[in-house]
Amino acid sequence: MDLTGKFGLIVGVANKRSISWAIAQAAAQAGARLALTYPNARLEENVRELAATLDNAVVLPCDVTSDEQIAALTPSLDQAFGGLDFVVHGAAFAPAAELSNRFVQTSREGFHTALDVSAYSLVALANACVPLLEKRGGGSIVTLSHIGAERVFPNYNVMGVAKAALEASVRYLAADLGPQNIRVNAVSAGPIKTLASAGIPGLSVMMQAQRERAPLRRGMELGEIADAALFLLSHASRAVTGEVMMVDAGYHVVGL
Ligand code: 0WE
Repeated sequence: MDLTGKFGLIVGVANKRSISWAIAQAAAQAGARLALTYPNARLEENVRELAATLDNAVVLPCDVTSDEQIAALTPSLDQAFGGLDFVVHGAAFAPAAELSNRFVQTSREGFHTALDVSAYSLVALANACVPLLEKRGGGSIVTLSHIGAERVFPNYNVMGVAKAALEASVRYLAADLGPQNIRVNAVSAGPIKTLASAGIPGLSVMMQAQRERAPLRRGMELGEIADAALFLLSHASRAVTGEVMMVDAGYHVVGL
């Protein structure tokens, strides 16, 4: 899968275990030039250190809850690259309390935050990037989802609702942007230990169920998620849009 000469934006890198970072590394390896964003001062240093290991990567601020910061991306990317071929969206957040309380007790604010950061941000980012993608004759947008969008997993709670909204947004964006040759897809990854999942009570139970029940009888590695994303970013998937691709060693097909 070749991305030589392509320009990409990667949103959602927190540290070296981030799925977004695995995708960034694979895309850079495939020849792409990248812009990475950081959401706040706390994560800026992490992102700068990781970006420095890539060839000629650009680092930009982007808190996805800020319309101003999303709007400011467009001129910065235009100046750096003069257009854009792909966008990787790997931003997600729900307040910790919402992932340990009962779902029925989800607060209005927690619901709003989870949906804003984890689902609306894809729509806003896509909208900001459309002019840049159009300058290059179209492009590919890939976001990250989880099977908790479709089925209930203990404690995933409002994140499952946010991922359901994200997956529906993938389909509506695909329909909207298809005529401009912009594709929109999601990779739904099985459980992986990242900053976002480490420390979650029950993660080890989910990872064990994955190894025992998935047809391939194993979990996934970051590089395997990244390779699936690379397919969706590349010319190889040019007829695929609006799709949620399960990259879970087959876990989702098993009933019992
Ligand atoms: O989508 C995710 C991560 C979502 C996430 C995780 C956190 C933990 C720390 C969003 N917001 C926060 N907020 C925090 O304060 N995953 C698919 C990983 C994940 O998260 C879970 C999981 C799995 C798997 C949360 C509960 C149960 C299982």
